[in-house]
Amino acid sequence: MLTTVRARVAAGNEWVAAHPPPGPFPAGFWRSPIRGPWLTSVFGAILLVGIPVMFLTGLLSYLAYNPWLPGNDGRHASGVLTFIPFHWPASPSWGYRVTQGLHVTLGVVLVPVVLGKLWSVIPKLFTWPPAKSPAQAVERLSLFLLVGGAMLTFATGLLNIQYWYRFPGSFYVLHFYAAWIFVASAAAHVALKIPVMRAALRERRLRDELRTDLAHTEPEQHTPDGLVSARPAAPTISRRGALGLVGAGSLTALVMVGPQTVGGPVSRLGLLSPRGGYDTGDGPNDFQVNTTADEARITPALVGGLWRLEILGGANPVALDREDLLAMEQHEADLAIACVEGWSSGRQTWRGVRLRDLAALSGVDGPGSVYVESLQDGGAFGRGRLAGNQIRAGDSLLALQVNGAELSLDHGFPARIIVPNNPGVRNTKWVTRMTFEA
Ligand SMILES: Nc1nc2c(c(=O)[nH]1)N[C@H]1C(S)=C(S)[C@@H](COP(=O)(O)O)O[C@H]1N2
Ligand SMILES: [Mo]
Repeated sequence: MLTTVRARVAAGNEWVAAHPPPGPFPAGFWRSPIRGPWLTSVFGAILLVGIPVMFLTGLLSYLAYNPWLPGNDGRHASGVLTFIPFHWPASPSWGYRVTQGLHVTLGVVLVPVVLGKLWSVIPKLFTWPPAKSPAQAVERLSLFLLVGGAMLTFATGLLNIQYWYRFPGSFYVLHFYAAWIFVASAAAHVALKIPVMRAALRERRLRDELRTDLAHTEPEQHTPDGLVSARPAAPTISRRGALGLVGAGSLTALVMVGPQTVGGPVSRLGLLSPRGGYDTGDGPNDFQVNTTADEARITPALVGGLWRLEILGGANPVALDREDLLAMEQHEADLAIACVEGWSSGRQTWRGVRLRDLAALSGVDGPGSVYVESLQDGGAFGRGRLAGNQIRAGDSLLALQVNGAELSLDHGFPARIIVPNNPGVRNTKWVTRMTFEA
């Protein structure tokens, strides 16, 4: 009885396997003769270096916001990693600019490689039957997580740096969790595939492939369930050509996006980045603006004679006007703003009052944190908490001037935060209240 059921199931499976649906499912549909373990492994090897760098710089970017401080991790409020007792340092001043510039630039540069890799394994998406065993079903499901996680991570990252927020929910949440799914499934994938990759890379030498032209391009050995086509077509591009195409794509991305991390006139070369490719002028305040005063609904009236800076939390709460602030000891610091989107303002000379002097003035000694609020209404921008080490750093300022001139309204007049090695968004503009906590 049981044996007849088994036999019937087996016969059924055989029938299904022999009758693939039309379209890309039948063996032999995918015919590129360069598709095979070698090309896939070359793309894989590049990603094996690139993805960990992206992941680490991404995690650093998360930690740079000091998520352990109350309110700083509000948008996903999950507490993931907030247990790490790590206070983001205030030096070197260029640290975040380098790590985040690398994160964003590499993210764009790797896009052609990811696409190349996906192209090289696309027949796997349409294997028939869908799964020959439960183990294979699990493996295919994990590939779904890998590809889905990768696409979501890259897509949200790219849309974010283009200011195109057409995704459901918060960028932060999507990008953060997609990256964890991507990296976890990539780690499993690597563990499974590393022997295949090493064998494939030993089979053919890169140097030889780069010398092989179209006429000499031959398919690799076909194996059942492998990547090599069962009936390869005549080549229309060599492996060298395919690698060159991907390389040219990556190089173009590097040249078009990389310059925005440098800031200043160099940014103008970055024609494909929204914060590059154009001239911001050459006055003392003419460097990249994120949110303009107009966009933040900051009117001249709000920042006029009635403006006060409230300093709370100490024994001696005060409300200072701009004259009061200018009468305090002024300090100068050369610092660049580095935005999470990968662009930088380049170094500017800021002048204003040290944050630690403001804490002392209001009667706080050894502040553990300060909550900074701006005149801007609502939203996540314009408020945030800085940690004690950031307050103590000698170059951490409430800036009143830049490059020898008054701050412009767009750069945060009457007063803005500027802290070395701080993600751009925490350098709050149009500051109106600072609440120190022990
Ligand atoms: N109040 C307020 N402060 C703000 C912002 C904002 O939108 N509102 N943008 C932040 C972001 S994301 C960056 S990168 C920097 C940019 O400063 P800049 O416009 O002077 O270049 O300001 C930060 N300070
Ligand atoms: Mo930013």
